[in-house]
Amino acid sequence: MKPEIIITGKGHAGTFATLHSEFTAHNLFEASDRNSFFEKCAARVRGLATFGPMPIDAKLMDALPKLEIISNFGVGVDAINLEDARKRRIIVTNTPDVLNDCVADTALALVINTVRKFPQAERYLRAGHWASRGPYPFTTSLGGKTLGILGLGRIGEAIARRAVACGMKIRYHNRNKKDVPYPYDADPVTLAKNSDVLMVATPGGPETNRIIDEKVLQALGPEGYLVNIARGSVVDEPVLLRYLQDKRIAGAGLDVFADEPRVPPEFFALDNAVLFPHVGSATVETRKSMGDLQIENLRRHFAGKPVVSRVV
Ligand code: 8YV
Repeated sequence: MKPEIIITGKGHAGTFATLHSEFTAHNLFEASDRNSFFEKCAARVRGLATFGPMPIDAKLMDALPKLEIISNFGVGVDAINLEDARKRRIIVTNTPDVLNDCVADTALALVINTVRKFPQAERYLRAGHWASRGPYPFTTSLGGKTLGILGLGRIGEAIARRAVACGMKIRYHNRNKKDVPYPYDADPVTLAKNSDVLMVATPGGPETNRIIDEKVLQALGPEGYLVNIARGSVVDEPVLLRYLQDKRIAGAGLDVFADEPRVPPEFFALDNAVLFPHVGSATVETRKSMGDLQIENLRRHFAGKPVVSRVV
């Protein structure tokens, strides 16, 4: 008998196919009526394969009395209530490391594109302005500028290596100081004050909710740039929007938003923001590796072996 699982969202196609061949899988994201969906399978479901921002909370866990494991596609587990899982002795796994390089590439792309305004320059050419108005206005160099990394974890360190290759200086803030060759700032405001570009690379969740607030943006100042590849929840989005509109910071590069995929349309009008639709890890190779790890965690658990990447 194959173990029964629920798939919460539509992710990588290969992963989806393997989940369906190795397990008896039910697609929650296709259910038009959640109640009848749960009536049909809830009593037998032992695993959840989670994708995306759908909240996985006590209510959902209690609806699945046989639930043993939540295997997330992605390193960030902020959509899952870890305390609720811990209390119910439900294992939670994620997909760390396999996405570090891709997410760091995206982060560096946002730094370069935001500071050098390449997307805006390209729009200028496409609009025919080069011939009619002359060269695109000068921007500013990356070399010699300071990148302040808020959350120097595995992804943060991969970003730092790339930024060093561009001639940038690195500083960071974490809850705890690390054994790294970069100067440490005691809090996000000091880091922002000392940075030309502030990179948000922390996990999401209640501990980091809106830690990029008005004080931090004020400290970053009118010459400073904000880049966020972490979670939209880490930034006070309405305040950020106001700071961008009023040019109280120089610009922002954003891969993540508070209520994805809904982005406040006011952002679309900004010429000092570069906006990506959460593509940090979105390559064929990386998404396959993430799916393989998600499946391996389920496979091992149901074979009675320890999982590969356990969070709870
Ligand atoms: C993915 C991510 O976009 O790993 C994460 O935490 O945010 C991204 O890599 C996400 O997992 C897609 O569901």
